[in-house]
Amino acid sequence: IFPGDAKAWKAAIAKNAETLKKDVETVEAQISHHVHTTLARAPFNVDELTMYQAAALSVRDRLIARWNETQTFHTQQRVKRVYYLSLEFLMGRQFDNAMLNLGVKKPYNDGLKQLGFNLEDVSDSERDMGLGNGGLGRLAACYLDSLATLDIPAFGYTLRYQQGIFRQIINSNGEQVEVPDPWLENTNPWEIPRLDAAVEIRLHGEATRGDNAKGAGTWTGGLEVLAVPYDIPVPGFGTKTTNNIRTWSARGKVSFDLAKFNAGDYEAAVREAEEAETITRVLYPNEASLRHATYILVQVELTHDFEQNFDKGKALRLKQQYLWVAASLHDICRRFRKLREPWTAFPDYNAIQLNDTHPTLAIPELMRILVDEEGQPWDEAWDIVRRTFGYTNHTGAALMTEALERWAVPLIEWLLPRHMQIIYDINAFFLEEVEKKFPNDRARLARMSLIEEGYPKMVRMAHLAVIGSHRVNGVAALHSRLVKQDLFPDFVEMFGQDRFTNVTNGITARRWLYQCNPQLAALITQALGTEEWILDLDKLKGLEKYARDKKFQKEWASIKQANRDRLCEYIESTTDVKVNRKALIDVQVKRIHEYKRQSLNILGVIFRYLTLKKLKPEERKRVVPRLSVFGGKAAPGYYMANINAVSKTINADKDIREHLSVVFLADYSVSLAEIIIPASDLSEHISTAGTEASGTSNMKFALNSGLLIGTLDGANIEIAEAIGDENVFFFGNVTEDVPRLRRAHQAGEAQYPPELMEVVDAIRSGMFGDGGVFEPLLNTIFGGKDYYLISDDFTSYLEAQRMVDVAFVDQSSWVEKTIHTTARMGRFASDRAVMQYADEIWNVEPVKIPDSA
Ligand code: F55
Repeated sequence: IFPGDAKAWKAAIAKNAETLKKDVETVEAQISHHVHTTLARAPFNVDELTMYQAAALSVRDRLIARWNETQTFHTQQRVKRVYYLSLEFLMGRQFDNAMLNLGVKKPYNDGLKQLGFNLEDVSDSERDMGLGNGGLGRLAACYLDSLATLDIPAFGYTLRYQQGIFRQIINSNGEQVEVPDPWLENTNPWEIPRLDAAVEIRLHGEATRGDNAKGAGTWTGGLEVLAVPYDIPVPGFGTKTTNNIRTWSARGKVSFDLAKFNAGDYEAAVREAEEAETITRVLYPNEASLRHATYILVQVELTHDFEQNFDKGKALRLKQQYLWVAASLHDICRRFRKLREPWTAFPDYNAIQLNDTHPTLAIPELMRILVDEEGQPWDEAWDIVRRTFGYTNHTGAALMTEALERWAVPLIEWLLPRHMQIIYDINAFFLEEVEKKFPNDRARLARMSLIEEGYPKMVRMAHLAVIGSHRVNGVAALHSRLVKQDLFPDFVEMFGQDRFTNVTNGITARRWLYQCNPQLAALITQALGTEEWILDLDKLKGLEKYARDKKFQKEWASIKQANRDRLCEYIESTTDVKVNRKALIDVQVKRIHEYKRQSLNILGVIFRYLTLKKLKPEERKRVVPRLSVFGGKAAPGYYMANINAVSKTINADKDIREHLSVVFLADYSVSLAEIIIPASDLSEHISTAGTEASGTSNMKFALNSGLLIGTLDGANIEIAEAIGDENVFFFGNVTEDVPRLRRAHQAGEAQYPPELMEVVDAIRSGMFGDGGVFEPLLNTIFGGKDYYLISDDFTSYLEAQRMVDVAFVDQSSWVEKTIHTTARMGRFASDRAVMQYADEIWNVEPVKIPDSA
């Protein structure tokens, strides 16, 4: 098996294994190796960024060694693999996480100190890998951590965007300004380019159908572009398994057209390459920017038959989806062919999970590969497809069907002509089945069709994902019920209940406790006498017996205070707000969205301010002081200046400052979350009932001993079940009430509570500036509809906040609640969620990588 001299190889490998030792000297040697060789620096010329890069590269060496052993073993053992297709992986920083998972943080800390550097400062040079918008992308990152930790063979597949989620700046008017995020600028030490494994991807061209309805078709011509993989190793915690995230980067096939250059047309010589590279230039900042795709700058004219007047921003998104899906399936099929198994065995080796509908083109693409390229009969191909795919829905279901992804038929025909034929054929055969089961029901056929009639016709990607998968799941118990009831009731009747299931989201305790809250983690380990909780989060239950223990409460509370201090320092160093270190820290950090109702929170803050103003100074002292923290990115162009208008007035009020302050922290990100979450006393999860599919930050706050204020929505409900509803501040109307309340607003019969009117009067009086920044908000509430039911939930929200104040005064009982909260969060581990996917959807087993591998 060795080319050349086997003895020489073995000696070289043994010698190299030295580099993997975990002692301080080895770590120092490895770092200095990268400083001197890879980065070509002399010791006197090393700054923190260089040190970070050298240290990161040395950690990467360790990851690659394990990665190689893992991949080789998985291939040799012919294991079944999970492929998690997600257009977003919101990884955050890798350095600290990798050191912890590899168990080398101590020698790195000591080694860096010897070399004259502080580990935390060095770590701060790392840029977040912001390849995602929010919950959906962060969930994918947590699941990859759990898959590796649980020894499940898995790949993540995504795109390598040159620009991740935009950087957010707040201008002097309090408005969001979006700035590009060139995260690859300093090069990315965590990725390994695999130029050898590039894949050719066809776009446009001509398609033919086979000679019978289910026969093989063809697809030729058009434009070919390259998808180049860059691999990011994902280590498990305390295990050898190191999985992979393969990120695809688009390239021109010939980066430079010499003939055109010689003919003097310099621009044409590079145009095609530029056009290809545009495909992976930027992450879409959410679905709103797809509807009015002005944010996405298409620097290059789309040249291929661009007669039809498509929105360029939308066409680019479809290209992203296809390039990603086609490259990934090409990769998966190449790996499968090496096994020399019949195609009918494909689902025995491959489970592909669709993270929302974004990768749904994988379904017609696999049909195309099987039928057109591999000559499989249509019906067998369809059976293979269905047994391979699972689909996870992340859309808040209550009346949000309009949020489901649709693509115009002419756009698909133009970019992917063969796929459009295949989708039509899948639809025809599917509707035949529906007709057989429910004869003479034309309305049902129209509802269930993959094609929505209209001008233009649209492909309903969610319907395609449902019929092309063997399992469809929602992400929290309530949400999964709504997925069946509101989104796909016809499909439940057609396929039965069993195709639809729930897997409640989870989070990784490695990043979201062990890493971001080291002091609390240490106290937990000390109390439990073991670190086992990191791998088995249910073990936190063992903390319950200390919940009333005064000494333990004191230590617990002092860690919260230390985390509060750290956040306050961050606030004071990044804003001009001075904060009261004893204030209750009340946090709402998440994407800014109407349905998440940051507006309810800010209106509540105004009410608190008005109430404080009415009190005498000595009465104010008896009210629990508060620090309200907001953070989150909005869709580009979305108004949100009202939060900053409120904070400006309140923070400038000398009488109130000590009792209430309000900050908006710019540029919320994974690494900022790691500072904010451990410091929170109370966090807000206050979406209109039925709109938040799950929420996952609720889990992170609770795990870090923060209490929740929230609606009966998403995973809030299950969290309360687990930790006891006496430990959650619930308020507001329930999902079942929403349609009736909305109708009342529509009919002009809604009542507006006096507290809300008081707040509105204050705004209109100019207390928070000219009031213009509030107009859009007031308009959504009073302009007729109040679609998100701010007015209906306002009074009970204020009441819940009063209960918070009362509870916080009794510190001992508050701390007891927070200990119970952390202790009972075990079931929200992503390890539990991933095991459930493995057992109920993927049918895969853990594979331990032996030490000898
Ligand atoms: C991103 C791009 C598009 Cl085109 C559409 C949606 C998104 C996105 O980021 N969605 C998202 O984050 N959804 C969230 O998924 C979480 C994980 O399941 C849920 O917890 C959360 O409720 C849901 O909003």
